[in-house]
Amino acid sequence: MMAEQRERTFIMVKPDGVQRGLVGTIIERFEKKGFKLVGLKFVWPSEELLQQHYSDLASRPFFPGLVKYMSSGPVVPMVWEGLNVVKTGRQMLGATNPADSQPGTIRGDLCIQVGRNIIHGSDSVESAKKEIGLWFTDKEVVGWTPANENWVYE
Ligand code: IDP
Ligand code: MG
Repeated sequence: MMAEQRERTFIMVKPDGVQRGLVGTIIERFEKKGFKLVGLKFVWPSEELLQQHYSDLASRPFFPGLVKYMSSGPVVPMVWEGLNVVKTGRQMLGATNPADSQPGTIRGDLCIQVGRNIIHGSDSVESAKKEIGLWFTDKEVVGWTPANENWVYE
């Protein structure tokens, strides 16, 4: 398999996505696209972990509210693998503010406000590496070969 097909991104169903019963719907979007699930867990994250996860946004006025929202219940952190999965994953999520997210995207179809936008996705290969390292140990990310691999990639 090409190295490019092993790119990884960090995707997380946020507490509102879990509470609203959208975990299966979100996983289905990535599965149906053809991306490979290589890590998944169900955790109630600490404020400390979220402060690290969103450290780039620490100076923003909405940061305290963001950390409170994100630590208000369980989340589903995942690692997905595939060709251009970081960029394509962001396109599948849609714009940060659901008011601007196109119909057909996850946020465009399933949520309304930026402070309840149901899903996180890494914005670059570099931040994906940081985020995967924050939420998963090496052993928790599992390499495997799906039976349909040669029908997803030529
Ligand atoms: P992203 O999730 O699309 O990468 P970021 O700018 O990295 O967007 O912001 C991280 C998260 O912070 C957003 O998904 C959203 O939950 C929250 N957020 C961003 N901007 C605002 C805002 O203006 N008000 C409230 N929450 C915000
Ligand atoms: Mg971001």
